[in-house]
Amino acid sequence: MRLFVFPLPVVRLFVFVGILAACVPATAGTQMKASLVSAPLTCSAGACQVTGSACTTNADCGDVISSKSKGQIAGTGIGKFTVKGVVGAGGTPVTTDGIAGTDDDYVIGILALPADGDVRFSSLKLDLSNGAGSVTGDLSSLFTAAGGPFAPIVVLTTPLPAPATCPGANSPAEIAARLDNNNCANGEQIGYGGISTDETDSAKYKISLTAPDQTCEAGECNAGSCVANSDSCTTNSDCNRCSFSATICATNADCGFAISPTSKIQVASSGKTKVSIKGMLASDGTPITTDGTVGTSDDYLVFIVADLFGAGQSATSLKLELKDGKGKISADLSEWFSPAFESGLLFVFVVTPPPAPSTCPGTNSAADIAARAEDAGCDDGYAVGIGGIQLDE
Ligand SMILES: [Ca+2]
Ligand SMILES: [Ca+2]
Repeated sequence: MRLFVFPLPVVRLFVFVGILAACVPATAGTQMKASLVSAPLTCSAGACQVTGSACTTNADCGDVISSKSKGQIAGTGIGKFTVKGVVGAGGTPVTTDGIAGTDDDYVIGILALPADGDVRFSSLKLDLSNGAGSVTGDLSSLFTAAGGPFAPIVVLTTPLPAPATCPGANSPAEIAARLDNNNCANGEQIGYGGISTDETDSAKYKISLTAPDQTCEAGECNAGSCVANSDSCTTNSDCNRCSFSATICATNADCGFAISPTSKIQVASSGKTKVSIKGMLASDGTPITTDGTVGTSDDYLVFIVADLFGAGQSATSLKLELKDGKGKISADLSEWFSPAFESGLLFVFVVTPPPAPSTCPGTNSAADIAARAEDAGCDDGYAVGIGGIQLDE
C-alpha cells in the first residue's frame, strides 16, 4: 500500500499537476526565507543561454544572478526580494528604466502549491540598476486564493516577450489583478529560490513546518479495491481518507494532526540542516512521544525533496524523535547533495513512521542520510505536515 503521494510536480516551470487535498486555518507567524540562486544555463549551438557567451558545454555557462540574492514571504502576505549580480547579453550587469510596470521589467513569479492541489501564481515587477534591484509587494491576494498553507516556489525571469499581456506595477490591486495570469510566466528563468550546493557561499532555505486542516473524505470501493489508491476494501467506507495525510479515517476528528507553526527547517548550501518541531499532536490531540533512540521503528521522518527544475528530483529523509510533541534535528546533508544535485528547489514534509521501518534504515549521520536517497521504503508513511506558509490571522 502506498498512500504517500508527493505533490511534486515540477516539470517545466509553471506547469504543475495534482497535489494533496485540504483546507486551512489561519495561523500566525509562518514564513519562508530563501536565497535566490542562478538557474543552470544551457549551452546551445556554441552560445550560452541569456549571455550569449561562447561555450562548449553547459558547465561553461556561469551564473546570471548572484546567490547573495534572496527573498522572503511572511504570513502577513508581504513578499520582499533583493536581487544582485544580474547579467544579460555579453555578461553585462543589467540596468532597466527604474519604473515598475514598463516593458523592461524583470518578473519575480511566486507559485503557491497548496494542499488542495489548485496551484496559484502571483508576480512582482522588478527593475534593476547595474544588476541589482529590490521589490516589496503585498501577496495577500495569493494567500487568499491559495488557502493554505502552501509551499512557495519563487522564480526570477527576464523581461516578458509580450509585456502588455502582463500589465501593472506592484500595488496590491495590480498584483491581485495579475493572479494566475500565465502570460506573466513567459520570461526566461534565470533564478529561483532554493539551494545551490556548488557554491562556497551561504545560500540558505528556511521555511515553517505546519499541518493543514484536514477533513475525512469519502472514498469509493470498486470490486474490492479503493478507486483512489488500490487498497483492498469491502465497502466504500474502507476507502475514506484524510484529505492531506491520506490516513484511513471515519470522521474529521481522525484527521486532526497538528504541528505548531513555530516549527521550522533551515537548510544551508554547506549541507548543515536544522529542524525544530513543536506542538506535534496525534489525531486524538495527544502530544507525540517516541522512544528517544534515532534509527528505531517509531521514528517520524522529515522528508526533503530537491527538485532540479525540470531535470529530475532527489529525495532523502531525516529521522525525528519527539518528546511531548517536540523534537530537534541537526544534520549534514552534504553527502546527499554531492553528487545528487548541484542546485534545486526544496520541498519538505513531516511524515509518520513508514509501515515497514526496516526498509528505511539508519540514523541522521551524513552517510546514512545519503544512503537513504531515493529509498522507496522511506516514502510509505503518511504526510502530516508540510513546509509552507499561510496568512496570519
Ligand atoms: Ca521598468
Ligand atoms: Ca526512535
